[in-house]
Amino acid sequence: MRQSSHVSPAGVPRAAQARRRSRVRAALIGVGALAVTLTASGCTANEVFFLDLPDPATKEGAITQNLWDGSWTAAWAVGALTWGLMIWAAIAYRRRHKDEVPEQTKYNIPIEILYTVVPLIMILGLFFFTARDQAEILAVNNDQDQTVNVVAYRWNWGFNYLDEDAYSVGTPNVPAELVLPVGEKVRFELTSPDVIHSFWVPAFLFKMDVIPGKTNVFELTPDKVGTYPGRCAELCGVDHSRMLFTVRVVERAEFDQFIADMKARGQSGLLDTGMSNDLGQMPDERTT
Ligand SMILES: [Cu+2]
Repeated sequence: MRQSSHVSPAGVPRAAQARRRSRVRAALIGVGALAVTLTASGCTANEVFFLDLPDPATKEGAITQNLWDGSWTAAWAVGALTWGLMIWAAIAYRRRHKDEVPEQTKYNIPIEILYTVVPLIMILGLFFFTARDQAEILAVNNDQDQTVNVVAYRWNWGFNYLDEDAYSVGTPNVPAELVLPVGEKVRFELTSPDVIHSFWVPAFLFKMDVIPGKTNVFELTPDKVGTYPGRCAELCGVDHSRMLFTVRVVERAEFDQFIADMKARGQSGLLDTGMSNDLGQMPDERTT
């Protein structure tokens, strides 16, 4: 029997075969493009899927990292489910004939209740974990080993070491250096004599505003020896971008040497900015 020229030996129409082939080709190109984008960008999987926080250099940083990773995991799961359902619906219910109109539905009450309640549960979940972790990170227990009064001013930083009665100070040209002993809990008391700044050490996974007339307090325990960049995270004026500082987390002996060196240079007492008399809580004012 002679076969029609429009039908392949397997009995599948040629046009359908060609359509399937072009769809497979499009899918392969899509997967290839995604693979090239992910690998050629030089990003690690962590950077691509979790926007990669720095490795936390404080004990409390693990809490923030956990919240961040958990939020991204939940977001990706919801995203994958939503995209999957969208793509499935688009393919399964596509129009198959030119004159076909898909079934039209409206006012599906159970579905509407579902897509109101499910996002509400997700937002409440995010809120719960954020509030819980924030309360833990911001808890001030007054059981610190060190107290540092951070003075943010236009345009750099000063650090008053209240327990050692010494200070370091920077300028836009010679940025300040904050030296902390590793493994010791530090209470930071933030003050500003001029405008609002924000004390930010990316490696601490933490930042807090520095507000004139108000002393903002938090406590962290740096637990990794190293040198970390610090910044002002609040657009505070013309030289905001020059409000850089460095944090050096060192062993106790090196910290003692640093303080001795500062005192030898005459940096005893507390930094007098001439603009602020708010030095935060002094060591003898502690409640414990
Ligand atoms: Cu600033």
